[in-house]
Amino acid sequence: MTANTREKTSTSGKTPVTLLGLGAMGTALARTWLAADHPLTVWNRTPGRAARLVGEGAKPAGSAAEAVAASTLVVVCLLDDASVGEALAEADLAGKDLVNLTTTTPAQARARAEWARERGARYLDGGIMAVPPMIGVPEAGGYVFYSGSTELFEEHGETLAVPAGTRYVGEDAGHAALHDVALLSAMYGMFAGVHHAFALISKEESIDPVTFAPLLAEWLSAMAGGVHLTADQLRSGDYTKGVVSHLAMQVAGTPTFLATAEQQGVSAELLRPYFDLMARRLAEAGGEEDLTGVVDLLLR
Ligand code: FVH
Repeated sequence: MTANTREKTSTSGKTPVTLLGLGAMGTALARTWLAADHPLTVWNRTPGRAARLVGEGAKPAGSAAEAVAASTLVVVCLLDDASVGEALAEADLAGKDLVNLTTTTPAQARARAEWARERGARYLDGGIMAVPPMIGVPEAGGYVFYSGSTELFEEHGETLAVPAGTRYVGEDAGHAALHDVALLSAMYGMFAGVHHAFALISKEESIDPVTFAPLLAEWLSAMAGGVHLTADQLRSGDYTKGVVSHLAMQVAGTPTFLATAEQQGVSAELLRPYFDLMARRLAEAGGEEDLTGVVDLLLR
């Protein structure tokens, strides 16, 4: 009988979980495991943050090492990779299943996986695609990318699915972080465009941002489908495939965008770097392509 099988015979029949880190995200995660009757041991660097969860049924541990000793499945949700190293420095990880939901770079995730392996633990890295209010609310659509040990993911998949949906993206421990950062980077690009658009209308008394917002949201939703064409072009290597609005036409339009920004008293500092890349690609590859060639310009 393995340690995990033994643990499943706890009174609730649910897998015990140890959770290190009770910040906004850790607390949200903790509540879902408590609500689902998983025995939960918690630890936080600042002990006061555990008090409410203890009132809700969590078991407090006096140290991170003590918390790790309490369960085979150890989930970590701390500020950054350095805090994970600090928190786990004195813990005995032999035989543990370590799931790290801390946001890191792919390289940090791979190094942490190796670090865990050297200490005798199986390792799964996670990238959370949700904010705390979405945790434990399936209809909110939040989920977690996981990568690393397939065995760990398969063994604890049910427990890991309690707070949010799960998407396993492969054995490479860095791939959850890479998916996470790639999606969030696209989000920041979208926010940049949104902020520029609101700046453009902000001085017009007769345009209410609240009335404008649904137009913006609908337009972004309509354009989002374009990622599939981009992916298809990248896979085929043919950036003219299925092109609707070719690069020459789009570059010809950029002075209108810059002039409009100027006329509205808005800095073009968010738009200009992208327009510069479009112009460079036009000069290098001609005008028949889609915007996809910009991807190649970004590769170093
Ligand atoms: N909150 C969010 O919207 C995002 C959603 C996507 C995923 N992120 C990532 O989740 C990690 C934790 O985020 P969080 O929201 O819980 O963050 P905080 O509320 O700031 O809590 C930070 C916890 O980390 C502890 N901590 C910090 N440094 C150390 C250290 N050196 N040793 C041990 N623990 C440390 C901190 O403890 P304390 O300040 O209460 O003592 C909190 O428990 C994060 O990677 C996000 O990027 C959240």
